[in-house]
Amino acid sequence: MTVMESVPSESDLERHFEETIGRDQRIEPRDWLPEGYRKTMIRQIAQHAHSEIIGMQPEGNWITRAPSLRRKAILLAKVQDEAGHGLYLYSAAETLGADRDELTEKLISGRQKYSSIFNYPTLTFADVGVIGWLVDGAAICNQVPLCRSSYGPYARAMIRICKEESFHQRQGYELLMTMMNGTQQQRDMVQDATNRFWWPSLMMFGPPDDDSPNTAQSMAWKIKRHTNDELRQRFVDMTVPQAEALGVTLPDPDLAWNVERGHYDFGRIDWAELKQVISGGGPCNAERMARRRQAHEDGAWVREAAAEHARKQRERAVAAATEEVGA
Ligand code: BYC
Repeated sequence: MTVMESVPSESDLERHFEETIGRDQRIEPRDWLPEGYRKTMIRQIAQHAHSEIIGMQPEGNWITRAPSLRRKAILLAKVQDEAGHGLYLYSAAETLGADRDELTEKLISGRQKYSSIFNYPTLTFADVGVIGWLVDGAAICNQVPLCRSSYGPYARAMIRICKEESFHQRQGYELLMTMMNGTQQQRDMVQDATNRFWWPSLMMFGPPDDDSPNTAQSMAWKIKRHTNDELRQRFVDMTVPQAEALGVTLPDPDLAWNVERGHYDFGRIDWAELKQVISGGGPCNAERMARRRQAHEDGAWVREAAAEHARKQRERAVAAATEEVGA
């Protein structure tokens, strides 16, 4: 008897995909998925990976000038964690058929984005603390829901990343607490860093919902679980009491508890600034990209050596297999 295997039609596959999403189950690399979903996932994961890698620069800038060996060791470990996050994320993108070299090429040629926040300078060591507190704090707010994202490899990478980001946030806060208990000059440095990073941190969540072209589809596919404005509000609500405990003032005169909404109201964000930074016109865009390009060029010999090593290993394996068969 011959068993005829029926090949599922495109609409069967699409229905299966929609049902999997509908049941809140994960899409895995072996599963069929619509081209739009694949493209969106690659876009988001690649941007996220690039952000982690470019995000090493502003803090890395302070490794050689950390005020003590303890602070240097902490900062080194944090920056190294960010490299690790970038690598998990590039690996997650590879499961969707995106080649890591191609993604790097797209970053350094300016065809793919990275987070706006990393285009601001780090002027004092207090910036290291404020990045941990506000930037990692915003990242956690944005990324905890992504642990439930519909694409399995991304969601799983996010679990580990969030654990590490949460550790980073605490180290930033602890550094700031120490500085706030120090001299007036140190307190002023913390306030100044907070003033410079507060608004750019709010911009990390992306444009407002009514100007966010990707949110509706990404929510429908359960890639995103909350809108940009929902997460931004969550971040503000979470951060105001932390600023009070620290003794710094958030630079927004309109920040006030709204009893009816049960949330903090906050002032108008300068969306023109976000657009400018995203389109390459931020204070450090050119510097960050030049540094990344240089690092890529400097690493060419490592990639060549690794490829040559892999080629020799393959050759040896083939020779050994041929010998075994011949023997
Ligand atoms: N900066 O329709 P929208 C970190 C782009 S790393 C630059 O709302 P979406 C850390 C957006 O990509 C932090 N671009 O988009 C590392 C889109 O452009 P395209 C990175 C931005 O995707 C080291 C366009 O604007 N975190 O945590 O639905 C040290 C329209 O936006 C930004 C992630 O990447 C921005 N701020 O939502 C410390 C998290 N905002 O592609 C910390 C994962 C928007 O259409 N990503 N754009 O040309 C996400 O959750 C979402 O992609 C976003 C944007 C919420 C960022």
